[in-house]
Amino acid sequence: MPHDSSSSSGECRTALRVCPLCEATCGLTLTIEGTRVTGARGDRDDILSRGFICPKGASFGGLDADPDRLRTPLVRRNGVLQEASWSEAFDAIAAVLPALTAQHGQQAVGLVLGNPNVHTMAGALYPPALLAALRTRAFFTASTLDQMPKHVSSGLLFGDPNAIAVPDLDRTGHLLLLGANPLESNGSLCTAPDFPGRLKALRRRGGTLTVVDPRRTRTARLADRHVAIRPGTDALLLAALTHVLFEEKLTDPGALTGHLEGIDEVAEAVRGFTPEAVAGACDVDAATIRTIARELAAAPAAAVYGRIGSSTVAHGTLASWLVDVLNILTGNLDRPGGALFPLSATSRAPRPAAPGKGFTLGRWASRVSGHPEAKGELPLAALAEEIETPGEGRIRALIVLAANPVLSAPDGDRLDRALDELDFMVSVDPYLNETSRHAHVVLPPPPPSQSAHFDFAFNALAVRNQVRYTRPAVPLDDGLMDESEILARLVLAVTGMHGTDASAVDAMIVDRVLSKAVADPLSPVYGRAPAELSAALTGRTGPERRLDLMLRLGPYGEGFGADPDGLTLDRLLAHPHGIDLGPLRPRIPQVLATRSGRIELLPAPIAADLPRLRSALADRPGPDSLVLVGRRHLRSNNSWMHNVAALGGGTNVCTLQVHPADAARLGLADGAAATITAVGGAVTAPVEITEGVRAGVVSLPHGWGHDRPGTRMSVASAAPGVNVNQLLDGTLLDPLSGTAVLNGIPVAVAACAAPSH
Ligand SMILES: Nc1nc2c(c(=O)[nH]1)N[C@H]1C(S)=C(S)[C@@H](COP(=O)(O)OP(=O)(O)OC[C@H]3O[C@@H](n4cnc5c(=O)[nH]c(N)nc54)[C@H](O)[C@@H]3O)O[C@H]1N2
Ligand SMILES: Nc1nc2c(c(=O)[nH]1)N[C@H]1C(S)=C(S)[C@@H](COP(=O)(O)OP(=O)(O)OC[C@H]3O[C@@H](n4cnc5c(=O)[nH]c(N)nc54)[C@H](O)[C@@H]3O)O[C@H]1N2
Ligand code: SF4
Ligand SMILES: [Mo]
Repeated sequence: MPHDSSSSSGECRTALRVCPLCEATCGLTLTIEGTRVTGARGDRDDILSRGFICPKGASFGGLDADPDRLRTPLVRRNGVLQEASWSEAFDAIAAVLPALTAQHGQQAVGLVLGNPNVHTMAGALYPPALLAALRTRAFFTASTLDQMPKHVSSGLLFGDPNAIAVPDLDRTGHLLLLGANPLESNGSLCTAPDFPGRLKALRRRGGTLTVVDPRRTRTARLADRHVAIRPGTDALLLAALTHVLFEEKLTDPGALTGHLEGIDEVAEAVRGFTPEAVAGACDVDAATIRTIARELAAAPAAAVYGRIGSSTVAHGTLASWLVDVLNILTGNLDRPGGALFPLSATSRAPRPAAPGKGFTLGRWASRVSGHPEAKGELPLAALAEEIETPGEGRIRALIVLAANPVLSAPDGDRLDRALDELDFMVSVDPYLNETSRHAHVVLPPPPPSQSAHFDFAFNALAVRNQVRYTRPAVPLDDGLMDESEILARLVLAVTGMHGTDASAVDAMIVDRVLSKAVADPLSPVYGRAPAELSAALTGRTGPERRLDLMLRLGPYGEGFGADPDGLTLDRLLAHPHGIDLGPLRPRIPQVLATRSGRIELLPAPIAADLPRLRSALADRPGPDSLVLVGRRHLRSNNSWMHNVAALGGGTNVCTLQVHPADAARLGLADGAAATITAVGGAVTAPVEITEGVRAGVVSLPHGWGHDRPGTRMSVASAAPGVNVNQLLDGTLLDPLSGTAVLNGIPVAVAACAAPSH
């Protein structure tokens, strides 16, 4: 088999491709006839996924060849989006954006990044340069609909918002999982192909799994214990678990002891959160809470892991913080079998432990509502008001990369109207959808088979250190442009360098990185000449040369000769199924970047937010009240995969799940329509009566509502569903992280006479 990851035999051949459709990053073997992907199966030799595949990966060909995908740029002429050439599209951008900034200032141009940026090479390599070029603080990403609470808690605890510990799934003996459903999502902030198989293996080796979720999910059904918590109360439960550890003298930070500060202060801070005090609010009995705490402390190695259901809630940052506090107090953080910090091949090479700059929140605030920034971002939920509200610094133009906030963020109708008010909008998106239909210029990336793939983000969140790279499986079609080139040309267009060759951006970045490295006494290339080093880089494209540079200077790199056995792009290309870099290993204190050089267990912003949690102790919903939570379906992904016919139907439908007791009380019939009303509005959806949700809780999936005019998603718009985020008005946020509260929303539900979608 040739070493370039594909083999030819006549017209039909196979090629390897890492799947970009979720965080599991499975290796796929694509079957290709001519230039068309006709099949996809799991690559049994993939060093991480070992042949695992899910229905989405298996539908790679259908998604890749979707006839609704845009194949040329679109430019708005006389109000109408029309097909255009690439040069017309970039000319239009260069003619408007620099002038707009010159006239109205840098804040007038906003940048929005959506989820697929973490699944593409371009999305990792160019947005930092674009943001630097725009010099705007009007910066929003899907993180404030997702994991920003984790960044904030990690930033405060460890000094680095990207220091995220992942559960050591394959070696742990006990997993306490809150608000995650990896049997449908395939895992998040924990890259682990075949998450279901890994959970089953945990059970087989005698380990235990506790799942905390208001729904009886497929993951909960696999567990030893399912705790059907009342939505939005995980932080209370976690505080009570912490309290029990102190009260019953079960804390044992082990090897971390010398690296901690604030342990007594945490004990004091959680004193009021006894199991008895939280039981009413959480609707979990005190004895169960004590048992969970004792089991956690007794397990030889255990991990606490929280995701969406504990993150996109009113106390998301506190819950994320407490997850790590529990891992620390039980000595499980940074210990094999506990929760460890991965070390990816393109991260910065480890350096001797030393105090860092720490992490600061709220260095600036949003213009209209004064929301503090977190990690340089403002809440996506506040985008509409930043466009609508007159005054200096109003957003007048927007660049939207791989995002569909009209469906994914609160109050899509309002954002829909706001986007219409923009002077100018650019979308980089393969679809003309609910958001991109507002753009003045749409720049479509090629289908995934025609793109190279490297997981810059997920390798740093994987349960095993490993590295894989796949080149495009199919050559770029005539008329299409690689997404890296699209984004590089965007950078040039907004900086007044329009017309310069796109490779100039990569060359500039390589130059900057090398200049820094040669001046750094801790770098293996200290004192060498940048030109000599850049001449040594291999790779067919700018992104490949940048990857080569990162690999060489990274933790496993050959360091431009310093370690001849180390990683380079060429070496990686010689291993088409990837290179295993071993199990996760302890990294404290080297990973710490706090000012104290220690883990700061009770950071001031957290302490200041605890009174809000204390007041939630008294919360008791009325006997007939209902709260709404979300859910994900295996054969779907956020808002953009409803256009693949092969994945539709079955359980992948937009229904309102209601417990039988609530359905009886409200007079709701299975399959009949119900109207759901909340602060932001009302939507109507068919009822699905199921014991899969607890009483008092209803569930609608997100990413639906494909019934707006002016889109080009023929399959999705034929079964549009409703937009759950229309129930929100965008005011409810986790205050520390600016993350929208998407779960635990008070709603009213009533039977509806009108037919549903
Ligand atoms: N109620 C509720 N709302 C939620 C959530 C929830 O659980 N409940 N989840 C939230 C979460 S976790 C997230 S991450 C957000 C996601 O929010 P978004 O990122 O806004 O949504 P996506 O549906 O992932 O859409 C991304 C866009 O990227 C485009 N796209 C797909 N592939 C590519 C590509 O290769 N290149 C480019 N340039 N574009 C591409 C798609 O066509 C789509 O327009 O939604 C959030 N919204
Ligand atoms: N098939 C599929 N896979 C996906 C995606 C997708 O849309 N579809 N999206 C991808 C993205 S962007 C992300 S971020 C990940 C997310 O991955 P996960 O975090 O695993 O997301 P969900 O499957 O939404 O699981 C969240 C669970 O939290 C529960 N929940 C709701 N409220 C609460 C609460 O207050 N407390 C507790 N304890 N639980 C609660 C819900 O019932 C749900 O079962 O999935 C990724 N993978
Ligand atoms: S689990 Fe995720 S990465 Fe693996 S095949 Fe399915 S969508 Fe792709
Ligand atoms: Mo997400």
